Amino acid sequence: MFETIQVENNNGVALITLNRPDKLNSFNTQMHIEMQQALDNAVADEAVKSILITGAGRGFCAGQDLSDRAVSAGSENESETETTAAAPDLSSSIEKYYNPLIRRITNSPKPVVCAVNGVAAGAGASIAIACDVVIAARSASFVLAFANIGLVPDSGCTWNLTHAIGLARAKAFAMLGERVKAKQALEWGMIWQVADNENLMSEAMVLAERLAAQPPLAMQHTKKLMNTAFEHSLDSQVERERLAMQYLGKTEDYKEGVAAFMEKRKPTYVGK
Ligand code: LHQ
Repeated sequence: MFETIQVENNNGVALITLNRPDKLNSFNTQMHIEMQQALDNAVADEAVKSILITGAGRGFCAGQDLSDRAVSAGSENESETETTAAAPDLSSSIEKYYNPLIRRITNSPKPVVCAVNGVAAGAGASIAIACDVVIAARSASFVLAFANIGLVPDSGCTWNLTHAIGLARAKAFAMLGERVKAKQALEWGMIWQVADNENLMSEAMVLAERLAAQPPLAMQHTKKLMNTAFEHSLDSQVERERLAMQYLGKTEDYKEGVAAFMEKRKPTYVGK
């Protein structure tokens, strides 16, 4: 059904693999459209409880496919010469594809894990850090390649990265355009875990399956509260926590969680 990505559903996890390995899984329009569809399917499918995104081949994702005509700094019309070629309007692809992709990941009520199997560059890095739990292979690296081609970090990077690692590191990382290895990203608090290369997918799957077994409404509300925490004062945030607790306390899953704890057994959650 898809050509630029692969999707496999198993044990409550939708595994989405970016699959343009010869282009380091960089995004063209087709891959954007397929990702939108795959994420919408995963959210709509009741059997799916968590989502895991990774890349095929040696890279995770090199961001925008710079050879794609839609964003090419050259001509969109083959008859135009280099000097008459109209400059592309990059905001159009951001509005149509990158921002909706980041919003889909952020607003997905289901937890999203990212397994960074190799280099994550440009929007590829932004997408990885927009996910809820990020695990990277020891040999993986992150590069905010935007600066190297005259652009700014997009796809939520200036927000997610700055909040994750702080302004001093985020600015130097973005402006120098240098590669940061997985171990450094872990030390900075940019990602959750580093795995030996050969164990990346098995460890990522353990994380995704554990999240899939967690109470869905608690996952959804935790994610929402935390993603929006910085927009609120502490005073308003504690009130939002109270309201979420009020709601969750009346759910079947809270009842089940406490019962399972008292009976020393594994809980089974239904998302109600
Ligand atoms: C690529 C790419 C690529 C095409 C490697 N495109 N082919 C939003 C809205 C609108 C417009 C603009 O952008 C955005 C957001 C963005 O994402 S901007 C940032 C775009 N991405 C980049 O600038 C990254 C460019 N790539 C690189 O810097 C390097 O390739 C990295 C650091 C990712 C990997 O370096 P290496 O491991 O040394 O691999 P390589 O450079 O040899 O690349 C391998 C192949 O992949 C190569 O093709 P070839 O035919 O020579 O084997 C590259 O041309 C191709 N490739 N990235 N983004």
